[in-house]
Amino acid sequence: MDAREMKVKAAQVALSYVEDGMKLGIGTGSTAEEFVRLLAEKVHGGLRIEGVPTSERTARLCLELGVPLKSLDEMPELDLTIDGADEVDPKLNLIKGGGGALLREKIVAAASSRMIVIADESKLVETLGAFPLPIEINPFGEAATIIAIERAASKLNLTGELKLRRLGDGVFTTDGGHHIVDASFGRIPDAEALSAELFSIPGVVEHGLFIQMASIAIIAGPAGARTLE
Ligand code: ABF
Repeated sequence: MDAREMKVKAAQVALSYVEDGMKLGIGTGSTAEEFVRLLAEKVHGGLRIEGVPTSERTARLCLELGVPLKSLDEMPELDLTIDGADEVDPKLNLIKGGGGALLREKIVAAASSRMIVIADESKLVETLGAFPLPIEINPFGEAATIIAIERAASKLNLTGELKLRRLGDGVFTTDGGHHIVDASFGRIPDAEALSAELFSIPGVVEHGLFIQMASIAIIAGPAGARTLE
């Protein structure tokens, strides 16, 4: 199985959790997009679901493929969110935000009774942090916010490069109009403590640590998919 086939496999298993009439949160990224493609086939076969997309990119794909969408304001309570991740640890804590959609992803997941994360096995880690942690910040005063993030992290003995994410010649801007700092702290032994430190900084809008939000992870490898709960 190549990388794409593993993503499709994880998405197929996730689809078996989707029931007729469900209100779904629909994730972002290449793995979530495989899920959207499979979901669209089921919808054309008669499955009735309504989805809330976690990004403009996902919304465009759903519209293109005929997956019915509503806004989170129209449908504020969801049954299930299915989304990808950049890292998954054995307790199902996640790093997300490599795709830049972490704020909407977290709002949608928090509005859902359950979250299932789908990933290939390269995303499974013992301890979060090899993947740089995306931190979404307000563009106002971002230099001050970056200094505050450095100071907050150093209280937990976390140091490393903080890079403002760029896109082409400009700064990457999220669907919410914010910027992202990618923080290469390395191993994050206490994700809860880092989360609390980051939220104490006014310019921090959200961060990519998803702590105890996923209830199931479907991890696909060359031999097939396994489910972690
Ligand atoms: C979203 O897409 C993210 O939160 C994560 O950053 C990324 C994973 O993308 P992929 O499935 O393409 O690896 O789920």
